[in-house]
Amino acid sequence: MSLNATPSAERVHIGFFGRRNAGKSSVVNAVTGQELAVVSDVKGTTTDPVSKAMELLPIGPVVIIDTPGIDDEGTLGELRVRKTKQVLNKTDVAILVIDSTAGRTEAEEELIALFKAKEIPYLIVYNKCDLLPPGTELQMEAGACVVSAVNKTGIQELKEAIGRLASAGGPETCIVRDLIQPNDFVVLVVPIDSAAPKGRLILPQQQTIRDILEAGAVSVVTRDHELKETLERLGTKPAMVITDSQVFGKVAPVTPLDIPLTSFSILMARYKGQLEGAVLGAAAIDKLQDGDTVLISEGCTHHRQCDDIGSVKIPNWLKKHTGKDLNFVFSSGVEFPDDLSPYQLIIHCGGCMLNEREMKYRQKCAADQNKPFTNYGIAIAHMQGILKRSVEIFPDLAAKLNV
Ligand SMILES: Nc1nc2c(ncn2[C@@H]2O[C@H](COP(=O)(O)OP(=O)(O)O)[C@@H](O)[C@H]2O)c(=O)[nH]1
Ligand SMILES: [Mg+2]
Repeated sequence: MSLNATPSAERVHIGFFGRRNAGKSSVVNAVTGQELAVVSDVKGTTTDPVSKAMELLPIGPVVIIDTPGIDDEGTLGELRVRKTKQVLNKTDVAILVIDSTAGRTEAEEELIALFKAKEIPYLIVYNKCDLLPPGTELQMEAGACVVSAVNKTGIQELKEAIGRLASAGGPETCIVRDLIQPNDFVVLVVPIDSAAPKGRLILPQQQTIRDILEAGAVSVVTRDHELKETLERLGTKPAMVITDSQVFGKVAPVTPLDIPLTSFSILMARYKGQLEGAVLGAAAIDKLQDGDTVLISEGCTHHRQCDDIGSVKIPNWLKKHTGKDLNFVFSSGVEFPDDLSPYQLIIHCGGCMLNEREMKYRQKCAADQNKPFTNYGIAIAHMQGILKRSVEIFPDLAAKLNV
């Protein structure tokens, strides 16, 4: 990822679905103007979902995802279909590509049912219109597009239609700017220890600073060691202290009680629509019994910092906090188990590499199976006894913790 790039989790994820040979890869290439995906008349050429982040006018920063055919057969085929469904969990806008010489079948009905079940806005595209005999009247749903990936007809209209669907999303959410005023000081506590990445700040920290700038407020960024002196020398009471969860224990005692204190994890959980579930889910930590199994799930496969927290620190803290003999199972990347029945609790990373839709999907899987679901930072705050203080900035939620 280049320095100037929009993080993948913030991009509109546009997935292309359909049967094998409908022309999905050809349409992807025509829409992006790039040879993103291999086109072939051999069925099943696209074996894995292919993703690419790009700027796509008139839509903006997007991730384009080409998928294998949904009608794939055999064992390998089933695996591809499973991958296709995994892609749906992060898809913000779905494009169903249909070969207009073949029309709609069971496979298309199945995909449309999936889009509806997952509440994904979708668009139907009839491709290969160049092959239709002149004057053919297509049986089409309202709003569908007719294109030829080969002749590039209808591609501009298709891009505009995708743009309309992509921008029809929910209200814009923010990280912290709705909680502060212009010119407020906000103190951010960022520990620089061996687990911190070299030479940079992590994504939630960057995004929070950006959001504070957006509010016209001022970020004062300090390490935990300098926090006490920073607060003394600031000369004015900051509107808020936002800390890395791992140093809650040091930060809470030196932050006067009349200064609101919260963490990056809590703000990011709210940003991804997860806060309430994760805060209430953390209570399950205290109900764990000997022999229980905790699933620790990581959104990415390469974050050294998260890895250390997830695989080492959290298991140790949980054992110490509960005094129970616990088992741990770890998952990472796109893999998230369908069956959560072996687990008494799921603790997920903050999901900075996953988009909001994917995080909500995982939380919903847990809710559907009656499993408590929380995240790293919120679990840590709970174990350090300061979760209540750190959600006081959200009075409705704080009230629910009191009952
Ligand atoms: N005539 C015509 N052929 C197309 C069109 N789009 C794709 N094809 C052909 O259909 C075959 C399958 O295309 P591909 O993009 O690989 O389909 P996918 O399996 O859905 O990704 C290839 O031989 C393409 O050249 C189109 O608009 N018109
Ligand atoms: Mg393909």
